[in-house]
Amino acid sequence: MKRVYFAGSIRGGREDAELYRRIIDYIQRTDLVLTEHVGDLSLGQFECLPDHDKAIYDQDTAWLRTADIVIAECTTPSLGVGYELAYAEAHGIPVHIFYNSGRTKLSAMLAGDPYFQVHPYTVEDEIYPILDRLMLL
Ligand code: 6IA
Repeated sequence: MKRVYFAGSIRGGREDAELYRRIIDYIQRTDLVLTEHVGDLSLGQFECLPDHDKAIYDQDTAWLRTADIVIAECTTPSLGVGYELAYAEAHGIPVHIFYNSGRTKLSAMLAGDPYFQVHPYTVEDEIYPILDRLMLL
């Protein structure tokens, strides 16, 4: 069973939160998702608790360091996700980036980094067979 760090936008915007939820549910059928909250539909873009950001940073970077793989959905751009992907690269953790190529053009800082394995898709159904393959690696 892999320890999966799923990354998706929170303060960058929650328009894809339901997609994140479906991807997380799919991975959880076979593997452990450390960041289930990214797909929490009640988590709003501007939600924050006083003094909570340091705790979030500490927890998320600790989880990243123990992850076997990072799966990111990058259609909605997010500074936090970009940071997490660079952090994962610095720690040698494999990173797979999914994005809907009909809705966005991926940042050159991700598309141009050969470390990242990028999976553009046009319909959501294309994501799941790729996930099946990744979870077996
Ligand atoms: O810049 P963004 O907020 O869009 O960054 C999103 C990424 O940062 C996600 O992949 C998460 O792993 C991480 N992240 C950002 N905010 C949180 C968070 N907020 N909790 C956990 N991880 C986060 C909780 C807000 C809470 C006070 C209700």
